[in-house]
Amino acid sequence: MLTPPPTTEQIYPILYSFRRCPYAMRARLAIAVSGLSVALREIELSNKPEAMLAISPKGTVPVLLLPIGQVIEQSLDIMLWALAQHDPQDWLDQSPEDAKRLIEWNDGDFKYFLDRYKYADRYPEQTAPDYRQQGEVFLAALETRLQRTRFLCGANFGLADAAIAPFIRQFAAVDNAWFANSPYPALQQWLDNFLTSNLFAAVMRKYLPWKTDDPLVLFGSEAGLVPIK
Ligand SMILES: N[C@@H](CCC(=O)N[C@@H](CS)C(=O)NCC(=O)O)C(=O)O
Repeated sequence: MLTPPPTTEQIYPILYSFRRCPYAMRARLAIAVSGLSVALREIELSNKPEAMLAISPKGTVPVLLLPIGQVIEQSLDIMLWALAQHDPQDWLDQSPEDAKRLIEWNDGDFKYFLDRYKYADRYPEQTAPDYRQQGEVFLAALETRLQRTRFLCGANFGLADAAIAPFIRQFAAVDNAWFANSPYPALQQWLDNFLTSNLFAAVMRKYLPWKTDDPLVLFGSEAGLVPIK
């Protein structure tokens, strides 16, 4: 008897992703740099696929389904999963405690004020400049670091840079003119280097939302994403 050919799920990890989500961006950055390949399923937040909710009812992206059936539902865990297998640019070569603390600050307090700054009309208790000022506490801390070292946790771009840059991008984009004139020159340069990198361009390619039975869309080395510093 002939064995049926393996399905996508049996060959490739499946990444549910949303292009503009900063958490999904950090996951895609780590996968792209690691040289792995995954099956990409672009989603719409307003119309999440049943297949994604079935494996991860919390309904946030990114979500990674491994061929062995394990589900990784947190962006940082997806980064660490990819880099643990292959870390050609030594992204993990920085103090794990230092990187973890900074990422926690980003995902906690900073994200809180970023959301309020970005959608100030939905949070009328304070004004956009008030929220921005509270978010700036984090920007100032990053600026101090970047005045000392080229990247957030040392001389090389690493886990913390990739995990945090997509969020600073959002903060800057709320009012680009303000950011360009803000007292954070090292941070501006760091963000500009990131936004103009080949790696960022590679993870920001556009895909149509995935539908059941769509052909496989590969993301990563087998899709021709060659990580370049
Ligand atoms: N802690 C999660 C957060 C992920 C998250 O909040 N993603 C947003 C998109 S940026 C989301 O999927 N939100 C669900 C929704 O808006 O329905 C992680 O690190 O992966």
